[in-house]
Amino acid sequence: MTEDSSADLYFSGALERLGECDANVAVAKAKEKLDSLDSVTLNIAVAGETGAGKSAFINAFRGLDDDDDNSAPTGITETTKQVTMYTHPSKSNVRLWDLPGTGMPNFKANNFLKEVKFETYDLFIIISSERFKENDVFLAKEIEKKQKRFYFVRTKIDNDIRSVAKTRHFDEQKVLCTIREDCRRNVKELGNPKVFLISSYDLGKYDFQDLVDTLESELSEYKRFALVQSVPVCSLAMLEKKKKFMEKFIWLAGLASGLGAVIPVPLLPVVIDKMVLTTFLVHCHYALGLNENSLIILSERTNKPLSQIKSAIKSPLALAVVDKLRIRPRTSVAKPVKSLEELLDAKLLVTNFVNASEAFNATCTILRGALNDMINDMRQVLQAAGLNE
Ligand SMILES: Nc1nc2c(ncn2[C@@H]2O[C@H](COP(=O)(O)OP(=O)(O)OP(=O)(O)O)[C@@H](O)[C@H]2O)c(=O)[nH]1
Ligand SMILES: [Mg+2]
Repeated sequence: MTEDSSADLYFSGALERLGECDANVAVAKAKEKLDSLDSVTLNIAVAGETGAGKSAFINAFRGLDDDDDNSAPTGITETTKQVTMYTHPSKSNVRLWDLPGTGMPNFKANNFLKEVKFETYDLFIIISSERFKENDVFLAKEIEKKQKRFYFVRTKIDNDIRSVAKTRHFDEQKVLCTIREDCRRNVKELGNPKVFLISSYDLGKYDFQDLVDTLESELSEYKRFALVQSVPVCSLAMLEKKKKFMEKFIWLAGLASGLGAVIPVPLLPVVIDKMVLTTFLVHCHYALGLNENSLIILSERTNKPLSQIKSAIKSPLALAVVDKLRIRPRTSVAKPVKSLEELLDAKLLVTNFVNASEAFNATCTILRGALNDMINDMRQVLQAAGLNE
């Protein structure tokens, strides 16, 4: 098969995915779909007894430390008495809802759910730092009756591990297994649901990745996009997950950027809408955690100097995105030689697009390469932060 015909096949495959044979309509549809993916809301409710670790979990999920500005207040005396919504710092359409504690003796799950307006949420996370109690089970049953999903999270696992780590014959896997079995016994009347073991202070360990995989598999396509974009990159495994996920949307951005395809003038070169490409790359930048705020938090959490972490970002493209967002680094970081637009121009100019198919394949190649560069940079960042296991 010649190069040209495989390019055409790739292009027609993209049109097919959108159920369109007209390139002009497909471009408009691709833009619409990208917009919808960006604006879909995901509402996650976090419930559990007072002190279980709801607010700390919400902070961790938002990639924040407990003492950051805008983080949910945590601590022994910082009880959440009313429903509070926290938006994700870089994806404001992802919202985490901190629900009041459920530990009181006469707890009525049905009333509770009405009071917190259960219909608002896409799913519930029920957190406990010990065994799950009667109230947790009551709540899960009511959530199920209301045809919503719930997930059990057993948090503060780092404490459990620390408390037995110095004992003789310590075996972390055995300890985790015992806790998991113990928790599952308490909730087995609900049909043996999974229980995810988590430390909100170290999401890269234990079952956080499994929780994200499970949520992802049970959400609709659009909500799944919001979820995977927003979860913090806390490990190499999470980075790989994001890579695979974002690669799946390259064709859509490639198609949406085919501005020329909607102007039906034969023999005129196809014009590429660079805004679509830069927007896609800026999204990748945030989703991968290459943005200033995420790097600062990473540096604080891992006790590694920010300058060391930032110096791991080397690709001209990633540096150009940083510059485009006008994030002035606290410490010196290499200045990009070329702006993001110049870099894209340089890549696009060398190719003479005579038709939409050619333009589509070229933009997809550029986006794929750009994403790869950013992923490689983030790998180096994780390594610099000591999170490369
Ligand atoms: N070691 C450790 N401590 C945690 C973890 N999650 C929460 N904590 C601590 O547990 C205490 C209570 O956590 P919060 O997040 O405030 O609990 P909450 O469920 O929001 O409590 P209320 O708002 O009172 O209902 C705080 O001191 C947290 O620092 C965790 O995963 N590991
Ligand atoms: Mg709280």
